[in-house]
Amino acid sequence: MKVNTVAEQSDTVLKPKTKPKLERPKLYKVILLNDDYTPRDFVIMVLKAVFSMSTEAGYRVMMTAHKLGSCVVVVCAKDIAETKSKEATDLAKEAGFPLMFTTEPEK
Ligand code: TYC
Repeated sequence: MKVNTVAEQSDTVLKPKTKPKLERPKLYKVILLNDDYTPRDFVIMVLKAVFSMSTEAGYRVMMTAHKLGSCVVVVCAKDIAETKSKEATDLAKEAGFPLMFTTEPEK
């Protein structure tokens, strides 16, 4: 049986320990826009149905958009933000209201 000598083992290649850098996925804001026609209660209903908000949270978000023109509803991954924004806007469209939700990248 052949026994390796120290000299024969010495050409082992040691890999440098490099940490693979995983990029954090970019986050997106879903933004509720004010308009003059959609009833307040309908806005709250959509926020509850699509974004699982309580009546109180929905009321606060709706009133913020009503007074300031817009309000951030949620911050999440791009695909979820776009899906929820479309779902919410489509619910309003089906009901004949101009209520709009948009998305934009955070920072
Ligand atoms: N401004 C609307 C009204 O007075 C209510 C409303 C609030 C509509 C917030 C949209 O994002 C909105 N009936």
